[in-house]
Amino acid sequence: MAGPPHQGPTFIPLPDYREYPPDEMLSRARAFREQAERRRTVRSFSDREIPEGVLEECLRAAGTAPSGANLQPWHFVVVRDPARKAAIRAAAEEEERLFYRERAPKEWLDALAPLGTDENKPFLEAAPCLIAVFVQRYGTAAGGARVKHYYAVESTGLATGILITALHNAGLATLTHTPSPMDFLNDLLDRPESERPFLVLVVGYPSEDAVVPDISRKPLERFTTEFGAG
Ligand code: IYR
Repeated sequence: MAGPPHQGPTFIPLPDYREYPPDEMLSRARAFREQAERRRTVRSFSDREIPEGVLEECLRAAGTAPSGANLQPWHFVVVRDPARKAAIRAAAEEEERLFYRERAPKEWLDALAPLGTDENKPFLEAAPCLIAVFVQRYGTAAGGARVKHYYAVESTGLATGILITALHNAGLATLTHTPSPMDFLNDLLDRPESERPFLVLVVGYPSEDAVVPDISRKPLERFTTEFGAG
């Protein structure tokens, strides 16, 4: 049976590409790298409010991520309401208690030991904002038919990476939190069955006494290989 006629692509000139001279390219790359290196995952947040408009700009940046067939299969729920944050904390801590006491194999707990994490998640209430990220496993067309999404998890990961980078660039700290399982987020945040929670991003200013684990990043040689010319 023939499907609906496919609309062909429309092309426009590349709207806003900027080329930089090589020395400027290198200084921009270095400046960005230095900035990226200053990011640390923080687990202790101040209750200071995030300045008006900042989150929205960072979310718009996240929405520029490349995605499978450009279907943009992500949804971000911004939670500032104290009652809803408290409900998320209570549900997350219940799952985490089971995780740390029963579900997690010793190998996993050993891997987490250097981070000093445990079942208590006070940051879920202390921070001014939580952003729950959902993957849309499939979309819904105007008539209600299911629209298949491609690489939905990968695409949402890319969008989330841009969001974290944008928030860091704006001077905000983040924590990527993944209570496991986290399907309680659908109920608490009124998201449909077609969406699966991806992670909770805790966002705010770090508390004045914030400390981070003394851990390091792999040097370039340990996470890259190269096939050079000739
Ligand atoms: N979800 C738990 C455990 C945890 C798992 C990983 I992988 C981490 O990098 C950090 C924590 C928690 O949030 O404590």
